[in-house]
Amino acid sequence: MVDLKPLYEAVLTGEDQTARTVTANALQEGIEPITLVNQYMVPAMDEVGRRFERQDYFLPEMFLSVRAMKAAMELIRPLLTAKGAEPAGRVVIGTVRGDQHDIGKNLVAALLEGGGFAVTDLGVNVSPELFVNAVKEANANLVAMSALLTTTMPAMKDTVEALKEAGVRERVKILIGGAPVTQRYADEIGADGYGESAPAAVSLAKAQMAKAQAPPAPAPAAAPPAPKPVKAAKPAKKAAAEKPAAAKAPVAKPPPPPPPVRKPVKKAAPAKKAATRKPVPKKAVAKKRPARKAVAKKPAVKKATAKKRPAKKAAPKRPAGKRRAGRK
Ligand code: B12
Repeated sequence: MVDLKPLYEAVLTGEDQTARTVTANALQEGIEPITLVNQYMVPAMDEVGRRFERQDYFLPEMFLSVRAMKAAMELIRPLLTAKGAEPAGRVVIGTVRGDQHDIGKNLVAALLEGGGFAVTDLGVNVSPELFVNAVKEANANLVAMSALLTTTMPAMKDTVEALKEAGVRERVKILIGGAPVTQRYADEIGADGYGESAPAAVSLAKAQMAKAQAPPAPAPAAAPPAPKPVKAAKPAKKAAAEKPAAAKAPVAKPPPPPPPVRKPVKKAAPAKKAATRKPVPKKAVAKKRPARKAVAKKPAVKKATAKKRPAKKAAPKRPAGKRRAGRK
C-alpha cells in the first residue's frame, strides 16, 4: 500500500515531481482520485494558506505548492471526468473579475464534469460580460462563479446583475463558492446556491437541475389572467423573488401542467463541445476593465502583507462555524 503522506508533504513543500510520482503510484494501486484530492492535496493547500497568513510562506512558496498541486491534478482530472452521455446540465464556470485563483474552480469544474455536466470553463478574471456571452453561446442552464478574495466578491454581484440585464437570469441557476464566500452572501446577491466544496458544488448543481426540471410553474408571461388568490400579490420573501410570481399560486390550487419553462437539456448541440472545457478567449475582459483589475489587487496585497487585521466593513460576514479564508 502506497504511503500517501508524501503527497501532502510534496504539495506543501512544492515538490511537483514527488507529487506526480506519488499520485501516479496511488492511482495505479486503485486509490480513488477524489481521496487524494480531499484528504491530502486540499489539506496541504490549506496549510499553505495558513503559512502564508502568518508569513512563514511568501508568494514563491505558494507558487511552488500550486505547481505541485497542478502536477498531481494533471493525472487526476481526466479520471474525474465522465465520458459521453447526455449532460446533466450545461455549466459555465469561471473565477470572477480581478481574481486569479483557479485551483478550487478547477476542482469544481472537474467534479462537475465527473458528475455528467457539460462544462465551459472561462478561466480566471472573468468579466460579467464574458459570463453573459458564454451563457448565451453555450445555452447554459447553470453559472458557477468562484472568488477567493474578499475584494473580488462584488464581481459576483455584478455578474448576477449583468445576467439580469441581458435577460438570461431566469434561464440559469447561479452557484457561487470560494473560501470567503458564504450562503449569506449568496442570498444577498440573489444567487441560487452556495457550496463550500467541489463535491458540494456537484450536489448543488444536481439539486438545482432537478428543481428546474420538476413540473414548473407557469412562465410569468403565460400565466393565465390573475388566478384569484389574493395572496399572489404578496411580495413575500427575498428568495421568492427568483421565482415567477405565479409560482406562489399553487399553494392554493394544484399546479396546472404548463409547458416547461426550461428548454430540454438535450437540445444544445454546442454542449458536446463545451464538455471539453474549451477556454473562452477573454481579451475583451482585460481590455475593457484594466482599472478594475488594479483596484481588485491593491487592497488584497495590502491585506496579505499587513499581518492580521479586522475584516473590512464591506466584507460579508462568515457565519459561525464556517472556515475562514485561511482555513484551519
Ligand atoms: C494558492 C493561492 C494563491 C495562488 C493562486 C494560484 C492559482 N492558480 O489558483 C497565487 C500565488 C497566484 C495567489 C495570489 C494571491 N493571493 Co492567494 N491564496 C492561495 C491559497 C494559499 C490557496 C487557495 C487555494 O487554491 N485553495 C485550495 C482550493 C481547493 O480551495 P478553494 O479555492 O477554497 O476551493 C474550494 C471551495 O472554496 C469550493 N469552491 C471554490 N470555488 C467554487 C465555486 C463554486 C460555484 C462552488 C459551489 C464551490 C467552490 O470548492 C473548492 C474545492 O473544494 C489561499 C489560502 C487559502 N487556504 O485559501 C490564498 C489566499 C486566497 N490568497 C490571498 C491573497 C491576499 C492573494 C494575493 C492578493 C497575494 C498577493 N500579495 O499578490 C494574490 C491575488 C492574486 C489575484 N488577483 O487573484 C488571501 C486572500 C485574502 C482575502 N480574504 O481576500 C488568501 C486567503 C491567503 C491569506 N490567508 O491571506 N494566491
